[in-house]
Amino acid sequence: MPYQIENVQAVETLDSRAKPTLQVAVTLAGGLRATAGVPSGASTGSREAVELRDGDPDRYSGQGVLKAVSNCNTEIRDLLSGRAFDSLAALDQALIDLDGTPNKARLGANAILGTSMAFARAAAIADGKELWQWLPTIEGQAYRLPVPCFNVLNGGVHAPNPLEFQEFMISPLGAPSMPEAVRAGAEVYSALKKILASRGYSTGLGDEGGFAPDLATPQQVCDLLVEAITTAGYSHGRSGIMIALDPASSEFHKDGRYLIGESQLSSEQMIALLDELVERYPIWSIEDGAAEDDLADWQTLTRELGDKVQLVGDDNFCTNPAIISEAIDNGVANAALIKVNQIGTVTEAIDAIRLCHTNGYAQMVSHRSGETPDPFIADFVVAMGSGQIKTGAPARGERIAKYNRLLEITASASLPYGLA
Ligand code: 2PG
Ligand code: MG
Repeated sequence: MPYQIENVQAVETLDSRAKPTLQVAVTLAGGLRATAGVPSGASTGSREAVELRDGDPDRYSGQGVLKAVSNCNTEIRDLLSGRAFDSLAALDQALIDLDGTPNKARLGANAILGTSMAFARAAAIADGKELWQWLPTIEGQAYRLPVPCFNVLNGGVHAPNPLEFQEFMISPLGAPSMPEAVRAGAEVYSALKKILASRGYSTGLGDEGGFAPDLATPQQVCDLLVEAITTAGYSHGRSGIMIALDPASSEFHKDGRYLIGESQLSSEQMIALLDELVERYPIWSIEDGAAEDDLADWQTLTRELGDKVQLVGDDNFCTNPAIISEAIDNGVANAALIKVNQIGTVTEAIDAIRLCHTNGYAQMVSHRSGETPDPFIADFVVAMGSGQIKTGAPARGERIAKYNRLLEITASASLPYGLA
């Protein structure tokens, strides 16, 4: 049935880093109203859709989003109110057309995405369905509860410690169910906290809820993770818990070198470091192991490590179907990170997933380091059947909201758990 929109109303709110973002409400004819919160990244890919910020130095150091809010409350509202849409795809296309730029720079990807998400949620409620049951699906990828990748130790631009690598995640690949996976994540997280405290390290948290101790090397962190997994009573490996990394290497790539501590690694040395880590630790997935603008590094990395480990493109892919399609042709990576705000509509993120699925690329649905309590991506990953999600540590409300929503979905439906 068509969904007739009555109103769109955005407000400037705060994200989990005290930076302004948007909450957008869509009201359907009859008064049904649903809201959505827009996430925001720190280690962003250069070709992401444009997050419109005010640039007014007198407010939030230029980070305000009043222009994007106003775009929702004027142009987008004027376009949508009184109009009916048959589908999310139709709504998203209308927003893309209204914006008229290739990267959503005019109205702002933040304004557009908030509207897209809130519409999906309102339409689901109107149909009496859960969001995951209402969203479009991917042919050949059935509903699935994803393996959660808990970012238990933060570095890079998400933490003030000396670690260049941004994310050290644990993935309960062998858990029998979603609740057991969440439990494993939480128990290892607690074990890690005790180990860190007992060795005199800080247990303060980074932006994604992982600990941010003054550790300097990825080897030190991986040693601690393996110890925490064992201490918590779990095995490491495919039948237990494994480690996933997001070095976010674009952030420490300068003039063709990867700057780690005192070392300036060449491309070959960086790939050798990742290879050594994979050989030595139970690592199953590495995201952004090469810099986003270095195609040759990505190709070498994929050739050399692509058979033993999942290689996820994030900063280089930007959830953009056109970019991913080119990357597939170029033999880059074997999986894609999927962040709805990198591309700016839910429909285009679904298109990116479909493209990956068709080409045998895995998909990991992801939060941003700046988040809201909106659990949208939990429903989204179940609907897509991607089988993988990363949404931070099992700590901090905006991260927990997603894991808790997955637990709620688990309790309401009998769905398989695990990688697709
Ligand atoms: C990443 C993300 C999410 P940010 O690099 O994958 O963890 O970080 O949102 O800062 O880009
Ligand atoms: Mg990343």
